[in-house]
Amino acid sequence: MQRLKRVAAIHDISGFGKCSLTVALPIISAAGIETTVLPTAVLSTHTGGFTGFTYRDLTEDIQPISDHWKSLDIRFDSIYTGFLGSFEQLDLVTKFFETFKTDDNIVLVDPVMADNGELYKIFSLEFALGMRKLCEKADIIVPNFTEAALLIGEPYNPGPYTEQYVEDMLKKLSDLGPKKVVLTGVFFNDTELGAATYDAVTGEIAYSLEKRIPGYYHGTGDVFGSALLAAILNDFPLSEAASIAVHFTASAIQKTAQAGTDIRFGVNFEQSIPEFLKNLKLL
Ligand code: PXL
Repeated sequence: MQRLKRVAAIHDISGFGKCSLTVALPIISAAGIETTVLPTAVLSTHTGGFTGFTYRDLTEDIQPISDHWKSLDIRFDSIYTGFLGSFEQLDLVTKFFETFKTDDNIVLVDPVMADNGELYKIFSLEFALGMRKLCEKADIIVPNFTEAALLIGEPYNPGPYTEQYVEDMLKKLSDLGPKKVVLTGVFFNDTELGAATYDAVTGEIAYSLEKRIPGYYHGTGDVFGSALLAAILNDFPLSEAASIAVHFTASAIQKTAQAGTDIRFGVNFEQSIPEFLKNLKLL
């Protein structure tokens, strides 16, 4: 039996409304990867569409947790970051990378800060510049088109897109530093939606598209990012990992839409896990 691979997942934990750690932990663990969590904040719900949520900031705990792990000589096959609440957290996570990055491990940054042409209410344009700096240190980034536009300093394009536009975006994002870029929310018409991948080393560009389900469902970026990383750590090439993650996310959205669940409550990824594991060839 080989040793388990291990991820450090650095996100908030929003108790209700499946996203960030309540998504990353079950999905990555189910895929046979040990998931170490560094919670950056504890919220009662995510911030997308709920009012009156609680927010306990854990910035002060990040460095002591990192120091303790270092003292135990804990190593990670991947560091996965998502929602980060402040400039200070961006700095602390940069330090975490400096401490735990090796030649072989994979730093995946999901620059969670915006969607549908708008920054999330709690973030400023300056924060987007800070997130760009963090992305420069990543091996893989997973922005949507709004985040991508902020990262490369271009106006947001709501789509539909052309291959030329998507490929230009992928290359500009990779020029920031990451050798691999996965752009989410790609669509060329009203019927399909998915992701595009770019590997700057091989030059390969690939698309994974599935039937589009109308509506904006919360937490899907985290479901996608977690499934993508799980597939990469199970040794799938980037383009195949993206196809598996797009399919998993689309099937979770479909179940949620069929049940008529409130779009703020997150998607039913739980019941798509068996099929996900089959696609990962783990079942
Ligand atoms: O899914 C992204 C996310 C994560 N964490 C919190 C959020 C959001 C998106 O709104 O509010 C707290």
